Amino acid sequence: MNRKTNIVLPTEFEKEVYEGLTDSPKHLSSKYIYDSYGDKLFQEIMDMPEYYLTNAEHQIFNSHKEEISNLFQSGNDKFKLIELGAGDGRKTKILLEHLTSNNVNFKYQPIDISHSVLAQLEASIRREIPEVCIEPLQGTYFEILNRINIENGTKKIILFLGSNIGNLTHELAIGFLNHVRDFMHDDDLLFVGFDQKKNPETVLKAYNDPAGITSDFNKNILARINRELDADIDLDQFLHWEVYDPESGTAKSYLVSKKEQSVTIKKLGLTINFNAWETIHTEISQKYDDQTVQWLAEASGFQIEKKFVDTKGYYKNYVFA
Ligand code: AVJ
Repeated sequence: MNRKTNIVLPTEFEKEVYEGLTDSPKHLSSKYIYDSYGDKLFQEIMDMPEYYLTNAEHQIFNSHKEEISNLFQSGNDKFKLIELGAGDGRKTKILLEHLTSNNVNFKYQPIDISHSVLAQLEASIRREIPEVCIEPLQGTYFEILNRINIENGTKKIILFLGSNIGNLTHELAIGFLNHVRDFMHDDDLLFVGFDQKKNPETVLKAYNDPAGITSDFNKNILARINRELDADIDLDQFLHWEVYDPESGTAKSYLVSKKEQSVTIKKLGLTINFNAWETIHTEISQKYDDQTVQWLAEASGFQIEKKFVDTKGYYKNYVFA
């Protein structure tokens, strides 16, 4: 008998959870931390004193808004400001305010995968800076870049802030940058935030706060498996563990099983066994130096036009052309 009913294709999330937890060593992708609860926890992380990245980039925008705005405008009477993974836009708003108060002709196009993040961002900009012409675009970066590239001609400034690039290995970062460059024309610019190598103690603290917000954030990937895939993972039986290698500049996040245990993920029909102290690798947050950024730029066909740094030298924004 030909039974065609009830064939449901697995989602990306389901596939990656299956593959990651049956692999050895185990791993899960940090992109799945960000559901609405994960988004909220990341906002809390940005407010923590230990998470220096947000303040540093904020400071760069504040002290260089004039120069950055001029760079964005140079030679053109209008441009599109496209932000990849806009989040709450708290740093971009500094620029938006500066540009509008100088009557610059531009359109702000924040791209995010999350509907709710975009809706909140749009509402807050309409409230705080109503003069801004904003067009939120929901989807993955390259889907949207593909779509908006059709309406051509206007100069594009692409923002990729917050050292979001640090979630990618160098190999993936080069692939990503190359792909972005495919969408760019001669005058277009890419403005990217790269968190810098610094005292390893400072880095570790940023990813291992005493209040445990980062731990909750990391564990949200397990909480999400519980919620969405009907699993029975006891979050208390996992430990958030951060390591930082000052040579490579790679901070790595793990969830470590505190005991021998098994968990059942009903929706995948899967039982996973953990040895005591077995790890799940969840995230990398890469730290950079100028040589490494120079190499990444060259390897993806870009030139570095300019860089901006905060007073502590913790963080840099680079202009790629
Ligand atoms: C949003 C990817 C830039 O890696 O610093 C914060 C995410 N992880 N604390 C980072 C994060 C743990 C963050 N990025």
